[in-house]
Amino acid sequence: MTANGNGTAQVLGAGIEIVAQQKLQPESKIYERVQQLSAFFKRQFGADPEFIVRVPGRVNIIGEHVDYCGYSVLPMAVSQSIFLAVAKNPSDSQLQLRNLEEAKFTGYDADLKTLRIELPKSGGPAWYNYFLCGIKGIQESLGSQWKPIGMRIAVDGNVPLAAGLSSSSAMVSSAVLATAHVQGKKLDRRELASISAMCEQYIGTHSGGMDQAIAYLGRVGCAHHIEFHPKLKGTPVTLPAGKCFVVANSLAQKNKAASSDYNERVVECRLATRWLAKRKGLINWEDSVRFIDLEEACHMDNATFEKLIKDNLTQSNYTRADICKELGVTEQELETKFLSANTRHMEQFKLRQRALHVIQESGRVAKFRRICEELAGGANKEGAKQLGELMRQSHESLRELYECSHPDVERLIAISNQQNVSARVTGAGWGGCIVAMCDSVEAADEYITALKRDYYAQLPSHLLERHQPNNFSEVVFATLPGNGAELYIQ
Ligand code: NG1
Ligand code: MG
Repeated sequence: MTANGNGTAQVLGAGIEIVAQQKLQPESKIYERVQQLSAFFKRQFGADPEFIVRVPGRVNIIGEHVDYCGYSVLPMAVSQSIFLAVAKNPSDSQLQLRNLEEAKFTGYDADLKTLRIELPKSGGPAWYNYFLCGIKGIQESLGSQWKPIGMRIAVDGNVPLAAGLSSSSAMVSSAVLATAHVQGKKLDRRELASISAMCEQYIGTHSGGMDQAIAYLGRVGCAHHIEFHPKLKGTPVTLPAGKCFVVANSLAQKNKAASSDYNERVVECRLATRWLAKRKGLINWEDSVRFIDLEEACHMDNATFEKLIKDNLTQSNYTRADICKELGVTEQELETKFLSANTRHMEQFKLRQRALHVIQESGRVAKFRRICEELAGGANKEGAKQLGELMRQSHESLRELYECSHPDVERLIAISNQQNVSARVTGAGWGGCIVAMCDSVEAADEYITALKRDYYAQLPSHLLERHQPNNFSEVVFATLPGNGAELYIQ
């Protein structure tokens, strides 16, 4: 897209959508927040920012833990976002990074001539490491065209941290967008999404590309069906008229980068793919790491794939010895070739359960999209009920087969069930948020009231003190699909 005179966007040629420069309108909702951030920028650096970047968090409606296996997902961008106020520092190569929440997130300076991401051995990365990932992503993608141009940046984020709403990717993607703009690179949304997905791996998680894709491709009013194979593609999906989606944060935080749980699931999926590829007699079974590639190579549909898993992965648990025997590798080879730094310690592998979740969940995503399309076309009167059922099945599968729920999340789900509301854990899990689908705005109000009464009012006192004064509005809220990344000039 490109900006026309009044700041709205138009599509530029052969499907390439670029992030437009828009003029910031004083009457826009975000104006106040940008003013506050710009004032902070000026106090820090003694000048005004040159441009503003906004990148949203997301809520995934369905399709959990499938993106890194190549399967599609169905998220929407939320209004909670990361904002950056940015100015070039052309006279030198210094990066100066300041966070509006100074007490919590200490400022960080570095020389971009010698950019390095140093991760602590334990305890999870520092906030600015996510930012550095984004800079490094653009540096690598530009190769010899990269110039170490200094940047002064003030950051303000209100995406809840470690809650499954993708605060980390919003930060990485915002750094990618700001750096690309400073470097004078053309801002193609899909390319930026791919660079952002690739470079978030420098933080140490082997994530898929969902969060970064929706951060760029999100559009107000619709969710997106995001496909990764054979290439990144986003198709707007109209959610059923009248339905209202609610996000509720369990407040059990899960910093993925500080634990190995997420990477363990990725490793189990990759091992299960190799196991099945070998059984299918594929010569290149070792390189077969995503279920979707195996599905394609063997021309399988969802049902055939499920049968393959059930017939060939019959145990509920596999040991290292089982895997080595099946794949014909030594334990040392298993560690060096197939396990990664923070999964090298694994002793048990639940290949059957993980594979079944991924294949069944990918089927649910396809069904969910189809039903939304039928409903939008006026067909399938029972459709809305079926959507709710798919969300419930998704959650059950994440709890039972993928084992990524949390007791606090389960309490939220139990209250949702009592209220007759379909809900599921959203994002990586092990805590974080649930997403629920209510039949109307009024039903959503009632549901939120029930959650406040039965869950939030029962929180331990330190959490109550923090969230009660705002009537829990930051932790439980109805949400509408918002726009993806934006770049504003003052
Ligand atoms: P969250 O919930 O934002 O940590 C993670 C991954 C996604 C996806 C989901 C599970 C990152 C950056 N994001 O999201 O790619 O795999 O878990 O569906 O790791
Ligand atoms: Mg994340």
